[in-house]
Amino acid sequence: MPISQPLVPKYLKQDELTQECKDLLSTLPTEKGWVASTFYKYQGFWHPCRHLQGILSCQKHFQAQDTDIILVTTPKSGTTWLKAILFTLLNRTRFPISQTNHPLLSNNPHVLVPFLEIKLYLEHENPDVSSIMSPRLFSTHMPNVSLPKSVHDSKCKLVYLCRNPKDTLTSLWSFTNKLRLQEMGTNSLEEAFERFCGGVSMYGPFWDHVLGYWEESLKNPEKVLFLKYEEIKEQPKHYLEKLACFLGCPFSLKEKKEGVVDDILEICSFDHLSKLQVNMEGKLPSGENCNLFFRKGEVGDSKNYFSPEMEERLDKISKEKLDGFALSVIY
Ligand code: PAP
Repeated sequence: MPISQPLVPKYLKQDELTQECKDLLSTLPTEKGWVASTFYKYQGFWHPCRHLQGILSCQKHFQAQDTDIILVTTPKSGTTWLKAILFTLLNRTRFPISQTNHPLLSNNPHVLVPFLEIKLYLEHENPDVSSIMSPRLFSTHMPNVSLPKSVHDSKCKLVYLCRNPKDTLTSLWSFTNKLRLQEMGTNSLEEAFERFCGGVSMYGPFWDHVLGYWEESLKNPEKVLFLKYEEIKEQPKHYLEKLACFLGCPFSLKEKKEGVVDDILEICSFDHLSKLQVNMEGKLPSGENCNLFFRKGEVGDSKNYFSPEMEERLDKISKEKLDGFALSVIY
C-alpha cells in the first residue's frame, strides 16, 4: 500500500516559487516563522516565502486604477469585518441588503474581497484583474513601503484599519496556532509575545506597519483613510458614514431614514456573520476553515491571556514608537 503523504494546506506550501523569488530569498535575513518554518525580511518587514512570492508578483504586475479601493490591515486587525462592510456598502444598489440571496450570506468576506499578494498574485503571477467591474475592491497586508508603484501613482483609495497591538497579538497567536500542523506543536504565548515585541511577526514590525500608513494618511487624507477597530466598535454609525463619504458614496437622507446604515452594520456584525453556515462550516479555497476568522471580536480580550506586566510592556513599546507621531493605539 502507498504511504499516504500528510496533506499540506496551500498556505504552507513552499514550492512553486519563481527563480527570481528563490534568488532573492537567498540574500535576505531570516528568522523562525510562526506557521511556515522561515520568515524572510524584505523591505524592512517579515514574511513567509509564499507571501513574498505574491508581493513580488504584485509589485511587478499590478496596475492600479483610479477607481480602485484597497483595504489595508496588519493580520488580525479586523480584516474580515471591514471586507464585509466595504463589500456591502459599495454594492448596496446592486445587492440590496434585504435581498435573501445577498452574496454575504453565502460567501465568506475573504472570497468577496480578494487579497492581492496572498490570493490573486500568489495563485497566478500576472492574473487578469482588468475585467473586474469598477470600483474594484481588493485587500492587502503589504506595508506602505512595499505597495506596487501604480498604487501610489494612481488616485486609488486606501482604507487602513488598525487594531490595538495587545488584541491583535492575542488574535494572531490563537489563529496561527490553529494553522500549524499537529506535528509542529504550538507556539507558547510567551514566545509569541517576545517575538511580536521584537518586531518578528507576520508583516511585522507591527508598529512600523501602522506608522507607514498613519503618516501617509496625514500627508494625503484624500487617498488614505486611517480607521481604528476600537473606534468603529464604539461609534459604528459615525465611522460607516465617514467611510461612505471618503469613498464617494455617501448615504442619502432617504437611505438614512430607511435605516440602511444600521442594516449594513447588522448584516456585517460578528453575531450575524459568525452564525452563517458558510462561516461556521465552510473552508477558504486556500484551506483555512472560515470559522477561524470569527473568534470573539471583542476589545480588551488580551487581558484574559496576558499578565499585567505583559500588557504594560506592550503599552510602553506603543508609546515609545508612536507618541512622537501623535498616534495612540492603546486600549
Ligand atoms: P485576517 O487579517 O487574517 O484576515 P482578521 O479578520 O483581521 O484576520 O482577524 C480576525 C479578527 O477579527 C478576530 O478577532 P479575535 O481573534 O480577537 O476574536 C475576529 O473575531 C474579528 N472579527 C471577525 N469578524 C468580525 C466582525 N464582524 N466584527 C468584529 N470583529 C470581527
